This record gives sequence, structure tokens and C-alpha cells, in this order.
Amino acid sequence: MRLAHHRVAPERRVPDLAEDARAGLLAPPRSMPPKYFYDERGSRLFEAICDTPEYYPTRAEAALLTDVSERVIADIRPAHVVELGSGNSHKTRHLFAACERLGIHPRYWPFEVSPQIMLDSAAALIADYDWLHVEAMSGDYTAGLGNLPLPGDGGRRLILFLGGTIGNFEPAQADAFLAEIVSLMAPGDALLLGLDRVKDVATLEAAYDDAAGYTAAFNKNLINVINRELGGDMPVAGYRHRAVFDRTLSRIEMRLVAEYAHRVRLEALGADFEIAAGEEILTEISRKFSQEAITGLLGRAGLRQTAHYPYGDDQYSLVLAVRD
Ligand code: SAH
Ligand code: AVI
Repeated sequence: MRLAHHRVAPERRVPDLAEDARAGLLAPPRSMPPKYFYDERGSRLFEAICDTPEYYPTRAEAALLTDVSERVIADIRPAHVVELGSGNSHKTRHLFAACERLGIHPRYWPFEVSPQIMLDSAAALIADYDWLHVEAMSGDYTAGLGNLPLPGDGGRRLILFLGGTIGNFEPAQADAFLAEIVSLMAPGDALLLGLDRVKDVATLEAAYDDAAGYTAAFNKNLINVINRELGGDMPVAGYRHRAVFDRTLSRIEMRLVAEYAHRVRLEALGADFEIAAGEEILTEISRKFSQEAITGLLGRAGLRQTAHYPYGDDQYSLVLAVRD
């Protein structure tokens, strides 16, 4: 058996969908955490977003990994590759290809809240790499990382947090999450972190509002999740997608905007709410980092950057860092 599936118990209690909806939807300012996007349909829509001409981060990170994977693997010589929010693991394949070329054969530990996409990808990976063992971990990384069944065999671990997903956290959450990652790291372990960079507003806003409409469908899929899981009657056609770059906070904000005034029933909560025409629900933030912001983030976490791989004219960054 080269593929094992571990269900990771939460280390601490985190609100469930019902609690988040009660706290975030019933009264303004309305917001929901982005992790609920990723049911099976949402995960597939995210894959479609990654293939759009407007969404540059995936192509930028893939190009960087094509170039630097061999250097990273030769430098770290990992016994284990741990990946937080691994999705379809497509870009991670560049690292495994480098491992194959270098004859370095780490075990792979993807960790996902959306298990199906992880298990499908893991099955494809072990078919392609006959040396690879996958320990697939399903769970919520915001529920703590302390229960991950990570190896204590002394082999070096390379921890991946790719795609710019750190940008989906508020600044304080990002600091806390990096601190948790650092607490897992032993001397010799390394973190490879992908961060999207500040750039012109038109490029940023187009990336979050592609012409084919996949990002709009991804955002509106949250309504399907809420209706299905909470017995809701939110009208999918009653909301439109909006993505705006906030220069002050240096972040894209994705919102669902009510097209007309209506009342929503959430049966599982035994609650109703009224939403006015034009009222908005904040569904995701995606922070864009300056060089100073990256330096601050790593410094506060106690991480020392050992390599910085920028894409193009600082459009996107991959950072390799170790714990001091
Ligand atoms: N790393 C991939 C996927 C990025 S999309 C890439 O770069 O393309 C973000 C991924 O994180 C999704 O697959 C989503 O299911 C996962 N994710 C989001 N919130 C999560 C959480 N709280 N716990 C675990 N996984 C989460
Ligand atoms: C997963 N995460 C880094 C994506 C982002 O760019 O913030 C999610 C996404 N939302 C809309 N498009 C992509």
C-alpha cells in the first residue's frame, strides 16, 4: 500500500459552517471564511480558474518550480515533503520530477480540507512515481497542526505552502499560522512559501474576475454550499460576483453582492435574515505582498530566508526559509 489516508482530528475547536454562518451572515458586516469554497465542485472550479489567461499566480509558480525544484531538492534533500492545502498537487510534480532525477525519494504528506481532490491526485502520483509513498491527511489546517501524524524519524522535512494561500489569511492569522508551522520544524527542515506580489490594479482585478466566469462561479458556489449544508434558500441568481483591490490593505476582496432585496431562511440555524439590494458578503481576502511585507512576515515567525525566487518583474515570489 503506497497510499494511506489519515483523518486528522482537530487540535482545537474551530467554528463549523453553521457557527460561521450565524456569526457572519445574519447581520452586517457580512462575511464567510474562504475554506467553504472547496467542496468537490469548488475544487474543480478552482482548477478551471488556474487555467484562465487572467489568473497568473499558478503559471508564475509553476514556472518558478520548473526552474528551481532541482536546486531546492538538492539543497534540502528531504526525507518528507509536507504540503498544506495541496489541492491537485499539479505544481508539486515539478519537485517530484526533480527528486526522481536526483535519486532522492521522499514520502509525500499532503494535507487538505477537500479530501477527494487530494486522493485522486495521490493515486495519479503513485502511478507515475513508483518509489513514492503518499500519506494523505484530511482535515482543517486552521484547527491546529499539532495532530498531524508527521514522522519523527529525524529525516529532513520540506514543508510546502504554495499558491499564495498565505494571502487568504488576515495578517494576525497569517502570523499565527506561520508560528504553528515553525513549531513543527526541526533544525534542517525548510519551508517553501508562495506569495503573490503587489502589482498594477488592472492585472490584479482581472485575475479575480476572469472573462470566462470561473471565478464568479467559484464565488457563487459558496451559496450552493450554504443552501445544501444549512437548508438555505439563498437565490444563486440573486447575487453577483465582485472583486476589488483595496490599496490600503493591499488585498483583493471578493464579495457576493445582492442584486435585489430579499429574505433568506437558513433552516439548520432556525434563522432568517433580510439583505438589501446592493448589500455585500465578503467571501475572501487575497493579500498581495511587498518585499517589506515578506521580510516582516518571515521575521515575526522566526524564519530565515535562504533563497528568494522572484517571477518576472517581482510578479510572484517563492521563498525558501529555515528556522533559526
Ligand atoms: N496549493 C494548491 C491549491 C491552492 S487552493 C495550488 O497552489 O494550486 C487552496 C487549497 O487549500 C484548496 O485545495 C483548499 O481545499 C485548501 N484549503 C483551504 N482551506 C483549508 C483549510 N482550512 N484546511 C485545509 N485545507 C484548506
Ligand atoms: C487559494 N488562493 C491562494 C486563491 C487566491 O488567489 O487567493 C483562491 C482564489 N480565489 C479566487 N481565485 C483564486
